[in-house]
Amino acid sequence: MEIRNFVIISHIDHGKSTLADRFLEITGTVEKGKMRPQYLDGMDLEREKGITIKMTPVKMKHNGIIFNLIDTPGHIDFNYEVSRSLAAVEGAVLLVDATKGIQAQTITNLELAKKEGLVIIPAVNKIDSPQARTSEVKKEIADFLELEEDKIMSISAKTGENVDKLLDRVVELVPNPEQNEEAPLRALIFDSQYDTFLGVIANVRIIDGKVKTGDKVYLLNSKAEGVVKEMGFFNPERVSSGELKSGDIGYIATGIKDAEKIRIGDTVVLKDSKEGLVPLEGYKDPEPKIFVSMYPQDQEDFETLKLALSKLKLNDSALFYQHQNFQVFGRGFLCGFLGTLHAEIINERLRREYGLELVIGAPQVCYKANGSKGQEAMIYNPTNWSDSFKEHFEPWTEVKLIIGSAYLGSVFDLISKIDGIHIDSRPFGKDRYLLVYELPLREIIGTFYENLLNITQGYASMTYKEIGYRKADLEKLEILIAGEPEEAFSRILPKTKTVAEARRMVEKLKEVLPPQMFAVAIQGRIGGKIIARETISARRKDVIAPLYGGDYTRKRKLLEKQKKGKKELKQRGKLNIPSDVFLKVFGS
Ligand SMILES: Nc1nc2c(ncn2[C@@H]2O[C@H](COP(=O)(O)OP(=O)(O)OP(=O)(O)O)[C@@H](O)[C@H]2O)c(=O)[nH]1
Ligand SMILES: [Mg+2]
Repeated sequence: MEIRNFVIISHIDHGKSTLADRFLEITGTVEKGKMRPQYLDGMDLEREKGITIKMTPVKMKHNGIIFNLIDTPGHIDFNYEVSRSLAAVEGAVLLVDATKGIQAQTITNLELAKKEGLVIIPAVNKIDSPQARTSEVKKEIADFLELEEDKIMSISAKTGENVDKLLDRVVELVPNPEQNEEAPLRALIFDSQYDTFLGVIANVRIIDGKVKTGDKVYLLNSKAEGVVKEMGFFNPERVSSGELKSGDIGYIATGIKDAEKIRIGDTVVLKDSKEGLVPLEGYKDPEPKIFVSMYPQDQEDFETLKLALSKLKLNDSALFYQHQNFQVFGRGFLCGFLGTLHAEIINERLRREYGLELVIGAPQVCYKANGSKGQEAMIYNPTNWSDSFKEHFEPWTEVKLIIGSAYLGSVFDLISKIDGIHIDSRPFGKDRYLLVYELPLREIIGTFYENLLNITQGYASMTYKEIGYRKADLEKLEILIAGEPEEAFSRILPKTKTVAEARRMVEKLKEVLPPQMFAVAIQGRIGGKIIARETISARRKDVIAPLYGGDYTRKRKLLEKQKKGKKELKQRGKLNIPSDVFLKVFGS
């Protein structure tokens, strides 16, 4: 049977998952009654936030052809998902929103797909919208891709207009993959997941040969061995089948117990025919861009946190974690993420799926410094800081911005405030500009994007890549709560920023900390000197308010409990800080 393996890529929100819905309908993959918008966004968090976080593969059949589609996320923090999915397919549908035009992630994802040598099928989406500028956007794409406008399809993923024709185009242009079933098995692991019954599952693209239940398998890089317990396809739920063969996309329950042994990008082969086989080209390990310390509020949860992180990592290979012990918090982890949204999602998953309440340090880039003896020190978080460091360095990025030309002036202003270096600016399309700057990574993970959206009324998009370390002049800001340094709030910052940031943080903390039962001072300190202060005044919590009409003994009990709690907290001189406070303080 002929096969077409393809992905849908685009900037965030341009309609990939909605287009996937129409494909699922046309091919009858999901029953009518079960259909719901963005069907492939199966995770609760995806549905709540209305964004795709994980790539999702699905197998469809139509007119005698098998389609393996992978829906990808558009947000830059999840870009690693896109790059992995590309290696499993031969074609990419590139969507551009007719109301927005080409955006920064359109360019990044297109470059990735081109590098992978995929057939690219461009389509303008949302042509049903009253704000659609279909012909203008078509022209933009044609210029960018250097092709004729009539090669660009116009569709509506919402109404389904022309979606069947797009599928025809996939059949016509994406090649049927080479199906060499007789060769020894080689399968590329592009994702993995954990299942309570099946254990560690590898999502694979079978390049050569075939595999069936009971086969002894071997991973060429990690050298792990296992016996295939089950295998099958994505529908999009897993459906077991007896065999997978060259050209297919599916899953293999490898029977390998140790989660660490299943690495994304590894090659699965049959144990008996592994001699002489060369591993498939894997993936470059993603480099975490921001680092955050995570500690269980209750130290007894440490083992749960450890297990939870190892399981999440199976499904999110960009997650990095390393065990760390700190005097202040006890046992926890230094975690690395691809951006603040990524950090937020993992924190949220740990809370929901594993019931973990965490203390979370400030998201920080990895600074470097030369110690007193000239040795290089990596500063992943403020506890790595020493006043004896001689020289400091920080990571820089190349940033691409797409903005409406009306906002050029305000964007120049914004960037001059954060020491950006102008590299290039180019008009394109109608009244739009592509700007290229060099900026410190710390600005990108901070409030830069939010500020950019504010001054452009949302008419801006951004993408970036790291370009190496440059000299910096840094110091450590500490935050004291009730006179005690709360290390989770400490930050390393350029000297020019510390005073303003200290003020911002104490004000924000005053705003977001829940009312306390006694007056609490919040202070910012640099090198032993207090430079900012706020006070939260005491507020008695009205514990009996919800109990009007309740019986007297219960009221008494609550009041007693409140008295006791007050005493205990005062003795510890500590506040109970809900974990979302940490993200609120560092967010904006
Ligand atoms: N009017 C109109 N709205 C659309 C169309 N396609 C998608 N949308 C809307 O655009 C929004 C984003 O759609 P999604 O399908 O979630 O976009 P996405 O590209 O999958 O988003 P990410 O996966 O987060 O990058 C939703 O509100 C959709 O209803 C379309 O053809 N017309
Ligand atoms: Mg989506």
